Amino acid sequence: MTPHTDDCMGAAALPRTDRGLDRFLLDRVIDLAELGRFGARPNPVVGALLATPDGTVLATGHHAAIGSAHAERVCLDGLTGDVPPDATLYVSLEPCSHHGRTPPCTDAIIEHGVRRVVFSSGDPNPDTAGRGPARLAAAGIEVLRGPSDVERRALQQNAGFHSVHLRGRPYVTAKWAMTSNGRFATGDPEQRWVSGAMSRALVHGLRAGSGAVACGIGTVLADDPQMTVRGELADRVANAPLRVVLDRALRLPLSSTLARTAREAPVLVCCTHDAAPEHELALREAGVEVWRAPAAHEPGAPCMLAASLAMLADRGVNDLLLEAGPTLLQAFWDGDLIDLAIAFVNGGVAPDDQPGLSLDHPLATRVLAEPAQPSGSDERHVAVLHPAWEIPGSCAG
Ligand code: AOF
Ligand code: ZN
Repeated sequence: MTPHTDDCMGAAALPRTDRGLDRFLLDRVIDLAELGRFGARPNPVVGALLATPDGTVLATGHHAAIGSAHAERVCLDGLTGDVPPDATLYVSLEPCSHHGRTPPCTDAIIEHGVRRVVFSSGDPNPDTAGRGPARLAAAGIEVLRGPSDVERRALQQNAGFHSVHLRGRPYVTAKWAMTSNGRFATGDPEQRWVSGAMSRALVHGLRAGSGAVACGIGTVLADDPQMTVRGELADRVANAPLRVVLDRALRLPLSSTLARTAREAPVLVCCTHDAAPEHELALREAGVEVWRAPAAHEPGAPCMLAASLAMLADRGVNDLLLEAGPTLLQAFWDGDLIDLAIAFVNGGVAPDDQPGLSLDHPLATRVLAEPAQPSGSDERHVAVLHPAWEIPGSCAG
């Protein structure tokens, strides 16, 4: 995927609405969009509603699954009767004008006779960016974009989609659990988990919303994780997240849970171009996909992590959940590749010889500076390091 660098094209030039009702309903379409969270990827989540100027909502819709109708069509097709001439269509993303898997939303909007459209954020997809609003305006429809704070919320909601289009890499959320002295392991074989049951349930929600979940080979060798979505969300996820192992020397054991379950949920191992070839065939026979990063001979060529992220973006992974130990976390930090950091901190203290982050590491200080949310026996600290609206080329202007 070639990131596009134009300044958000046409949509950014449109005036913003200053009506309170518009702001309120733009926030509601952002809420509606969440209904597609586990089905729409790699498409963005999008919500739409049609309302009259007194705030009566006539129809709603959301984009439920890749290949299914876009939010605007679901909304307009669900309306009984005609669109009143004073009604406004609210959409959380600018209406598209291109033929993708589905026909252009602009056609549906014009055919239904909508006279006013207000949207929360622009669409960075170069197939359509800016063209939908321009087409609607050319058809005599009033088109406005939302206030900038609403736009920021909408951009963050689809951070991965914007990241892939604007930077050619997924939006990376790093999550880890640590004790109050920054250790990632308890050192106590009787008490394996650093995090409590409630934060582990939250992690399944994070996985369910991600196109891929990644860990390093160190974590595989130490913990033999499954990295699947379990619990009540498992049935709601349209495509199980790709399980990615960052494994430079291709050491993933055939006996690991990941390799043994590769036919149930996909596993992709990323290694360097010159990792030992013998093991590759056996892994492939077990159903594991092996990806070799291109040789980085050129000065400035992307490192294996950056190359792996670009490959994942090309494969339609918008959001990557990184469940790494301290070494890989440091490597992502060094590459400025962490966009959102989530630390689950429990009140315990583990021996200093356990792996972990120093509490004066900038990642720990950034996260711990954020207010704690209770997660059962843990505290959850969330730091947005790279908000979607600060991604260069973002339409937030
Ligand atoms: C909208 N409303 O609900 C969505 C939009 O292959 P398709 O036809 O599904 O097109 C996918 C692209 O359309 C996607 O990359 C994004 O640019 C836009 N998504 N647009 O007007 C929607 N889901
Ligand atoms: Zn559309």
